[in-house]
Amino acid sequence: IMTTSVLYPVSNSYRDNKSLNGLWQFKFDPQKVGPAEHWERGLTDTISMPVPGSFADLFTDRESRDYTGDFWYQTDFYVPRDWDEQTLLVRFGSLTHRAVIYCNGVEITTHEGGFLPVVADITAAVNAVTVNHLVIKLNNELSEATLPVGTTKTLPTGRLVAQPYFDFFNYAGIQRNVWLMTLPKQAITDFDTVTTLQATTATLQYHVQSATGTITAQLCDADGQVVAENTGVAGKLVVSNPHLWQVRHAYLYTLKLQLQVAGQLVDAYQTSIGLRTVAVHGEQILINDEPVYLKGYAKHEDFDVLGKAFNWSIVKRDFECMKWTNANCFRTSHYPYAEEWYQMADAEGFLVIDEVPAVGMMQSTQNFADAGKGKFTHFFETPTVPTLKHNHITQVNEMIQRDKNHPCVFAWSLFNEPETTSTEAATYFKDIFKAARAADVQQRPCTGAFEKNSQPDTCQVYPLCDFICLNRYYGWYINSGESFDEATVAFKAELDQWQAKHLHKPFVFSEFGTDNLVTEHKLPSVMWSQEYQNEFLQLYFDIFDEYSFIQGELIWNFADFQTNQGVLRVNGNRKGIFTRERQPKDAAFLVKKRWE
Ligand code: GCB
Repeated sequence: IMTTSVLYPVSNSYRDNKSLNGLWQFKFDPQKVGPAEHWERGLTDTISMPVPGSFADLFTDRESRDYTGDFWYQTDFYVPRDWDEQTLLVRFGSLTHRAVIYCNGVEITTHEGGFLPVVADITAAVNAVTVNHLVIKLNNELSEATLPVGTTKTLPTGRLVAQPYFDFFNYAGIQRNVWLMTLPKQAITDFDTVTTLQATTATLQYHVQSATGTITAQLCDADGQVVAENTGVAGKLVVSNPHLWQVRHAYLYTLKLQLQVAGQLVDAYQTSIGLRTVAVHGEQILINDEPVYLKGYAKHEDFDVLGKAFNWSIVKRDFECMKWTNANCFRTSHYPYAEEWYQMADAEGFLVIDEVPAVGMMQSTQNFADAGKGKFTHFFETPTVPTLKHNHITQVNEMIQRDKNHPCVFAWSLFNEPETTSTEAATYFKDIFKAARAADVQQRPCTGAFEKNSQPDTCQVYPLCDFICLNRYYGWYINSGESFDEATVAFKAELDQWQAKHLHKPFVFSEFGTDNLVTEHKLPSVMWSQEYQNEFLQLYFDIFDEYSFIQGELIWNFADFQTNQGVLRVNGNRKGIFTRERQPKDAAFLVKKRWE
C-alpha cells in the first residue's frame, strides 16, 4: 500500500520533501542499447536537461526536436542525515509517456502513461551516506495500444517520428515537479471525502486509508479554528453555518488527518477542502443545488520554449486571463494536467472537467479535420483494443485517485472524439464508464467530448453520459468561408434533432472555434482573420441562447498551441482567444463582454 500512495507532498513534523528539480543529465538512445550497456548504473557522455522540461523545443536541430524513441535522464542526490528510519519515495508529477525508474542500478518500478504521477519507493535501494544515482529510462513512442493514441513511423534514414492521431505536439520528458519525500513507516496513504448539505449544516464524510491505528480528523476554517472533529478511519465532520465552496467564490477549509499507533502520533496529512455538492438534474448542472452555466475554455498545457513543462507563472497568468474574461470553467483537454493547476482552480473557484488522455481513438493523422467533417474511420475493431482498454481503465482509475478530493473537479471526461457509431465502440465505452463510476465515491457526472460523426441518430455512446459534450466546427471545417450561411442551418438542424430526442440532459459545447492570426484583419471577414473568429463565435452564442438544454460553452482554445506540422497548421493551432504569449486577440473582448 505504501508505494502506491499518490497523495501530493506536504510537509509537517512527520513528513519532509526535497525538490529534485534542476539540471539533470540526459541522453538519447536511438539504437535502444541502454539496457544491454547497463545505462541504469549511470549515464556517460550526457548533455544537460532542465527538469521539469519538455526536451523538444530546447534544441536547435530537427532530429532532436522530433526525437521519438528511448531517452534517459539521471540525477544524483544525497539523503539528508535525519531521514533514516523512514520510507523514502521519489515522486514524479508525470513521466511522458512511459518510464522505468532505477536507483543505484536497481530497477524500482515502471509506469505507463505520461500525465499522471509516478511514485517509486527507493527505501531499500538508497545509500544513507554516499551519493545516490537516480536514472530514468523514458519512451515517447505512440501506438494504438496506449494513450494518447497515434502511431510511430520509421523514416528512410532509420529515424522514428511520432504520428499523433491528435492535434497537439507530442512533448515528452520529465515535465512536472520531482520530489524526494519521506513517509513515516506507518503512514496515511489515501483518503476520500464526500460533502452533503442539510438546511443549516454541511457534512463532510471522510474515509482514510492508513497503517493500522487511530485516525483523528479535524476540519479548520480559513482562520485556523477547528470547526469539526472526529475519531475513526471513517466518519462525519459536521459544520454548522458552513462557508460553501462556490463557483468563482471559493472558500477552503483545511482537513487535518492524524494517525496514532500505540498511543503515539506517527503521521499527519493536511490538505485544502471545499464543501460543495455536484449534481445533474434534468437539463441543469447543479453546484450546491444551484444551476450553473459553464463559461470558459478547453485548454492545453503549452507554452513557447517550455512546451508542456510545468511552470507556476504560466498557471498564474492563465488564471488571470481566464478571470479577466469572466470565465468560470475549463476542460483539461486532452489529458490530466499538473496537480498545481487544480490547486489554483480550487482557490479561484473554477470548475474543472478533468479529462483522461483518451484522445486519437480514430485512425487519422488529420484527426482534427476529419473529425470536424464527420468522416467515419473504424477504430474499435483492431486487435490492440484489449490492451488499449486496459490502459484506458488504469488511467481513469489513476486520474480519479489523484484528483478526487479537489472541489474544482466536478466532472470526468473519459474521452475526446473517438469513433462512437459501432457496436464495438459502445461495448468499449460501457466498461470505461463502469470503471469511472466505480472509482469515484463522490459519483461525479461522467462525460466525454463527441465529434461531428457522433450524431443523434448514429452515436451509440452518448446515453452513457450524465451530460453530453459536443465539439462542433460548423463554419470552420465545414460550411466555411463563402458558405458561412450554411453553418447556421446545418448547426440548428443538428440541435433540433438532439432536442427532438427529449433527453432531459444538459449539453455543453466542449469545443468550437476558428483559427486566426493576429496579423490578419479583413472587412468583410475572411477565414483566418480576427473578424471571422468574432462572427463565428457570435453565431454560436446566438444559437446557444435558443436552446434551453445548452448549459455551457467552452471555447477551443484558450490560447494558440503547438501541433505537428501540416498545411492546416501555421506553426501550430491558432484557435486561441489568447495568443501563445497570452495576449488577447480581438475575440477576447467579445467573450469578456458576453460572460460579464
Ligand atoms: C478537435 C480536437 C482538438 C483540435 C481541434 C481543432 O476536434 O478535439 O484536439 O485541436 O478540433 O482545432 O481542430
